[in-house]
Amino acid sequence: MTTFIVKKVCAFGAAVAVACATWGMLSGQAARAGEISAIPSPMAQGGMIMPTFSIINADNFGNPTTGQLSVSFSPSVPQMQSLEQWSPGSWFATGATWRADLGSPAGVGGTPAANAGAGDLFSSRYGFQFTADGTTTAFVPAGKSLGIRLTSVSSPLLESYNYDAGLNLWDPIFTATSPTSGSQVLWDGTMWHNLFVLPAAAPGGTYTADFEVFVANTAFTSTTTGKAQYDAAALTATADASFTPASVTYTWDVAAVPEPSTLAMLATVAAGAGFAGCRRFRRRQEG
Ligand SMILES: [Cu+2]
Repeated sequence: MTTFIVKKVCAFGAAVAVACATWGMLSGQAARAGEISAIPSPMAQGGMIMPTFSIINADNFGNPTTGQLSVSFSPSVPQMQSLEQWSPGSWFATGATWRADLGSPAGVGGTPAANAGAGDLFSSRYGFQFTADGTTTAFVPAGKSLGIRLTSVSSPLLESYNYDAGLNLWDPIFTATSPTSGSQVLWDGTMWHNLFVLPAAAPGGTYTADFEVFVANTAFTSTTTGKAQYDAAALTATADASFTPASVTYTWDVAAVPEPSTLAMLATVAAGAGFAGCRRFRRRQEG
């Protein structure tokens, strides 16, 4: 809220916009303003939240033919926020494929309109993780892989992407909840933080997605899409019925947009603080 006000107060020039971003940092914002070429990491968003899956009750821990997926998970509710909220005044580099979805809104102070996008809300704090020790928990059976299936979502607005800054990868995944039409991926079992995204104007409240993790009858073969595979083979992969799947629910919170009257009141309170911050910065620059 304060950040929004500060930008209004300081729309006088680039130097002042930087000053305001600096002021945002000093007041507790995690990231620096400027052009950025990678999405703020889960750590920059408040830390990773990782359900850890394993195969228990297996008949053979080295190469099981039966068993049960189990999940260990300490639920927490991350916020979905826009880049402008994670890193005030920042914008994504023009070449970033995710810019169109996640970039700061055009016209906001310090953000070149040419580099701006729609400013969707996002979180990548959740990460899928698998562990096996070959003694009490089993390895993934030879020739098979792990699958993750989206079984339901609380809102059709919720989207997910497979993201990799190094590969400039931004691919929609879990695009439907019916098997065979985009609802599942094969997963290589290493820690995987996919992005969850909501439109900039998504209503405030709680959003959830339910997933099932299973042993798939097909091997993981992708060499171009990182830790997830979502080609035709992956989308039509079947679950091995000899392994009981595990399920997990992810929950996010979206802050409600304040009523206009509340905004006006907050503006009055916050404008003084924001303006003082700008003046302090200018003095430092000039002195
Ligand atoms: Cu992680």
